[in-house]
Amino acid sequence: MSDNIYDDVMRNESEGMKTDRVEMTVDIYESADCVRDHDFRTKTNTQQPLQRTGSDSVRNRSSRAAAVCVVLLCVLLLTAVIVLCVHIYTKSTNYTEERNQLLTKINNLTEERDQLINDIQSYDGWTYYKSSFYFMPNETKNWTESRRYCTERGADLIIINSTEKQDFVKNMTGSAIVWIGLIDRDVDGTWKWVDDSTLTSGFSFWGSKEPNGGTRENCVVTVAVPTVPAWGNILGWLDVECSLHFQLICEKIISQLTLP
Ligand SMILES: [Ca+2]
Ligand SMILES: [Ca+2]
Repeated sequence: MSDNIYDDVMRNESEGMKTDRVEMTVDIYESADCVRDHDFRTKTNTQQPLQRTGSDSVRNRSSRAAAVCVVLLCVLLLTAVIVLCVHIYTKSTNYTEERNQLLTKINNLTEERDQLINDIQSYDGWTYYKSSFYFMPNETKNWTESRRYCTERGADLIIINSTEKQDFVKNMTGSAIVWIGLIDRDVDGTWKWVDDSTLTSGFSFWGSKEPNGGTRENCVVTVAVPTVPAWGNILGWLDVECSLHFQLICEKIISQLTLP
């Protein structure tokens, strides 16, 4: 009997201890769940952000895709710039080489031309100046004969169409009075050069009070030095009678040259 009582007591105590252990175990798991929930909430704040994690992930992927696209575009752009630079550099180099070759050809042609001009000058006695040859024979003729003298030599009476050329003529003629290729025989007062071009009013070197000869004076001479007191020592161009005799200047434009 006593043994049974003892056994009962021990059984009851054991069951009580088991119950206590079960309760303690439940408490521990609950505490652990609380702690886990607390930690989880601490990291994710609430469960609601958990629901937003999906959209954030999509947004992040979109951002990364956009960044990749930007990088790719930058790479493409950089590649295009590099290709363009190489292309420009290559073209530039080619143009530079072509330009240098052309300059060399021009220099060679210029040397050949100068040599040719020297040969002609030394042979013929003509003076070269700015794409034309000039010749002033040491004899006098009327205007018509003077022009014929020039045309028979593949030239014509000089045309003066610039200040530089007028200065050149002054140096060439010295104190001589010379015919130039300007007349108004067809229409009095309408001055034309021998190439049929009309004298422009804004470009001429008429002497003082010239032209003044009307229909009587239709041909033109140029005077560089005041050596004609009878004409009032007028300098520049004067219209005079075409039948008078003066020296002349022939002009042979380089494009008119006919080489043997
Ligand atoms: Ca006249
Ligand atoms: Ca006159």
